[in-house]
Formats: sequence, structure tokens, C-alpha cells
Amino acid sequence: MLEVFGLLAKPTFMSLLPLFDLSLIARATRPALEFVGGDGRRSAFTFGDLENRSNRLAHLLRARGTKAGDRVAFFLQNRVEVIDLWLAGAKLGLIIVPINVLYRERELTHILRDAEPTAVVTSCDLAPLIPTDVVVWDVDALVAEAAAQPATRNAVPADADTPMALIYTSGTTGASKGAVLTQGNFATNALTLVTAWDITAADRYLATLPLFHVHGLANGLHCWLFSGCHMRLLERFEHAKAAEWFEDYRPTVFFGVPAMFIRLLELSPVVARQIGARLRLAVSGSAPLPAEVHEKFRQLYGSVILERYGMTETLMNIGNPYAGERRPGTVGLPLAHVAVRICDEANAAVPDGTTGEVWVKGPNVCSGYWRRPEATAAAWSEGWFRTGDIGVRAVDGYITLQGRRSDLIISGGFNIYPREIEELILEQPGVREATVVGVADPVRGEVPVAYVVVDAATFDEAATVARLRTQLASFKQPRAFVRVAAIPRTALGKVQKHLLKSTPLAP
Ligand code: MLC
Ligand code: AMP
Repeated sequence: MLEVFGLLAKPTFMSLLPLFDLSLIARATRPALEFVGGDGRRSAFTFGDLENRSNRLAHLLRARGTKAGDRVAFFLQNRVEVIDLWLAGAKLGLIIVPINVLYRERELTHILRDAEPTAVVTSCDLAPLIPTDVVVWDVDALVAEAAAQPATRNAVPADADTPMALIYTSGTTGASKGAVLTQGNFATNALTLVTAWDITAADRYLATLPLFHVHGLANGLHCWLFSGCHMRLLERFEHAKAAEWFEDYRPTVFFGVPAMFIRLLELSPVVARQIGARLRLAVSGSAPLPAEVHEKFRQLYGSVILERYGMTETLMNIGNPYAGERRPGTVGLPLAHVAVRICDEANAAVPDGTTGEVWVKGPNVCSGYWRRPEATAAAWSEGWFRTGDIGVRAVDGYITLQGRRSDLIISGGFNIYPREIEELILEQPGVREATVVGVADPVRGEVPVAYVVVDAATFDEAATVARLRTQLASFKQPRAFVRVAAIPRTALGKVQKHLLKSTPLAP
């Protein structure tokens, strides 16, 4: 424990590899990982296997000309090669760019132009989606070629400030920005979580979250590697198979988004009790967990969900305590390394009980947005990161989130900025005005719905839907196109989205 705090006190020297080595080297012979592919095929690895695989890949990446500071993107479903690439990247000082597999032409083009990676590592089924002017490295060919490389370690020095990843997160401008996350950001985050949640080598972690977002990557993957527990990694979460996986693997630890916990409420009480008896830690985050789901899960599983709050730019900020009260509807108390302030419009801290914007500061906060000094300057104020989330702190310190400053929609834990969809809809023939709002959905929390003012003679809804499908991720596709005579606006011309949100949709 003291060692942990010693490391936190000197963040400059804190890099990822010595923490990974607690498992890669020190637990080399221990079973580390079982991967279950979409076809049900299983493969198992020790920590030593992962050390050797990533060393081989690092030799190959170096032979292909990559050097510290170069970006290498991955556009892959969960699979062991994502872990190989992440570890090889940490060893070589590469900046890894994870890309959501659901992204389509518009999102991919933007990210790849902005990050300018040396190459994108992808699979043959996804490769056709990558713009043709970008270098693509086929993941299977890469691994086959790496197998012939030496298993010796090939690492460059790194410290807390060494950039590790560029993770794209949507912006209010409609185009996403890359948060530059350092080795120190990731190390601080996972050290804190492993300590706060008491994760040890005896745990069994069921990993169903995508590795291309920070919940699965910075929390899941790193808690596993730092603690040396066992992980079963699945290609993706499929609710129809959840009962089978939980019964078969018997995890002690599970991290999920609220949509997953809502799906888990569908399991039979007998099965749920058996699962709950072994599950000592179920963490929810990335979107608000309704207090009612918290309570239903407790009744059904006998396990109390621990809700925590984070962001791509900051990793984890606030969480309910493991040992103390996990209060439904709240995100709990600031994590050990994070300072939290609730501020008013004039940037002054407000007293407890008063609503304001949540600001955070700490070694977990990213170093800024990639090649966007103006966006970086706008998001930070006097060293504090302005999260854009609105919250209130109770007198006993528990923080409740109440909404967001922007019109961000979160669907199944995936973020959607309406502006990006609106811009694309406005480019379609016959559309005069368009606005996209999030409407309540029982599983995904919110789903996007488009309100449009169209020229009936030229607007073709089917063609618009088809075009959006090729351009944007499936979770951003509007559930409906509602034709209206006018979009409600204020006297200053600002769209009044709240008026549309409360308009019931025709069934
Ligand atoms: C989801 N889908 C996928 C997929 N994940 N398709 C292919 N590969 C994947 N990995 C698509 C499905 O095709 C479907 O598309 C839709 O998503 C929902 O699928 P479903 O089977 O009906 O699933 P559902 O029960 O609704 O659950 C969805 C979900 C998904 C929970 C599996 O939303 C998900 O993986 N969410 C995790 C998001 C996440 O990791 N967020 C963390 C961000 S970091 P269609 O066309 O039917 O819509 C962050 C910071 C923090 O926010 O605090 O953590
Ligand atoms: P992302 O940009 O994908 O990292 O999403 C970050 C956003 O997810 C935050 O700014 C919050 O709005 C939201 N979020 C994360 N965790 C929670 C939570 N526990 N409750 C409510 N919102 C959350």
C-alpha cells in the first residue's frame, strides 16, 4: 500500500511497463487470459505468453519503421491482438489510437486524417471500411509475421509524460477530438482502482466491454494487468449469452455500462442468485445508472452495484466506496488522486447542496487535445478540467450528476453529439432544417431521434437513412425522422431541444 502511495507522490517517474511487469514478468507462468471469439473458439495464455507475443510484435513494428511518438491505430473487435498491440506500444513508446468498430466512413475519415497514423491494424472484414489512402496492416498477417521474431524485450525508456494513446471523443463542434493520454494518466488511474476496489490476483474478471474505449481499456485491461488476476475476454457483450458466460466463468469482478446491467435483470432469479453469490464487485459507469436498476439488481443478485464516474479525457474521477455505502443515484466520492470542484457560471466554487459544473484536477487528466490548442484552452481553466457535467455535492461528500452542459446523448454507453448527425442530415436533398435529440429508451438510456423540416417533393427518407448508415456508427442512426413544420427556436434563434424531447413520438 505504502509503495502505491509512494508511486503516486512521484508521478513523473511513473510509467506503465514496471506496473505491467508485476504480472508479465513476476507472474509469467500464471494463467492470465482466456479469449472467447465470436465463433465460440477459446484460446488461453499465461502472462509470460503475453510478454513474448508483445515482444515479437514490438520487433516487427520496429522493423516496419515505427518509432517512439508514431501513431498506430487499431480498428478491431476485442481479441488478444489488441492486447499484444497495446503492450508493444507501451514498450516502443508508440501512441496507440483505438477506433470504435462501429464507426463508418465519416468518423473514420476524420480520425485518420487527424491522427495521421503510420498504419491501421484491422481485420479483413473491417479493412474495406478504411479510406484507401491509409496504410492498413492486416492483423492476422501481422501476428503470423511476428511469430518469426525474437521473444526478447525491446523497450524504450518512458515516464509519466510519455503519450500512450490518442482516444477520440466527440466534441460540440461535430468533429471528434483526440485526447492525448499519457502513461502516467493510465498508471494513476489503474493503481487507484486496484487499491480502491481491492482487486487481487485471486479475482476473475469477465471482460465484455470494448477495448477501444477507456472503460474496457484503462479500467478493465489495466486492473487485470496490475493485479495479475485472471481475465476472460469476449469479443463483445451479447445479452442472449450473458447467463451462460457468467455461469460458466463464475467471475468475481464485472465492469459494465448500465445497458448491460439492465439486460442482466432479464436472467432468472435462481441463476442470478448463483451468479451474485460469487460476484464481489460489479461496477457500472459511462452513463447514468437509474436508481431503480441499482435496487432491482441488488434484489435479484444480492450484489450492490458500485457506480463510478469518468471520462475519456480524465479516466476515472469519482466513485462510490467499495467498503462503505454505495449510494444509488450518486457517483460517490472523489477518487484518491482527484480534486473535485463544483463551479458556477462565473467559475467560482459553489457551496455543498448547490448545483454547478464539475471540475477536476489530478494526474489522471489528459495532457490536452491532439493538435487543438484552442479546444484545449477552452476545456481547462486555471489548471482544472471542465467536464461539462452538471452535479451537486451533498454535505457528506457524495456527488450526484444531474445532467450535462452540452446536448450530448449517451446510448448504451456510447457518446453521440447531435451536431455530427445534424450536419450530415442537412447535406441530404430536400432537408431544410434538422435537429437531433435524445429520447428515453428503456435499455440504452437514450436513443437519437431526428426532427426535420423537409421539402416533401425532394426529400427521400429511405435514401437518407441508407446514406447515414454508410457514414455513421449504427448507434448514431436516428430511430425516427419526425417531420415538423418548424423547429422550435428562441427569439435568438437557438433550437429549443427540450420542447422536442417532451413531444411523444407516434408509435
Ligand atoms: C454494439 N454493437 C456492436 C458492438 N457493440 N456491433 C458489433 N460489435 C460490437 N462490439 C451494436 C449492435 O450491432 C447493435 O446495433 C447495437 O450495438 C446494440 O446491440 P445489442 O446486441 O442490442 O446490445 P444491447 O443489449 O443494446 O447492448 C449494447 C451494448 C453496447 C451495451 C453491448 O452499447 C456497448 O458495448 N456499450 C459499451 C460502450 C462503452 O464501452 N462505453 C464506454 C465509453 S468510455 P444496432 O444497429 O441494432 O443499433 C466512457 C468513460 C467512462 O464513457 O466513464 O467509462
Ligand atoms: P466519454 O466521452 O465517452 O468518455 O463519456 C464521458 C461522459 O460519460 C461523462 O462526461 C459523463 O457525461 C458520462 N458518464 C460517465 N460515467 C457516468 C455516470 N456514472 N453517470 C452519469 N454519467 C456518466
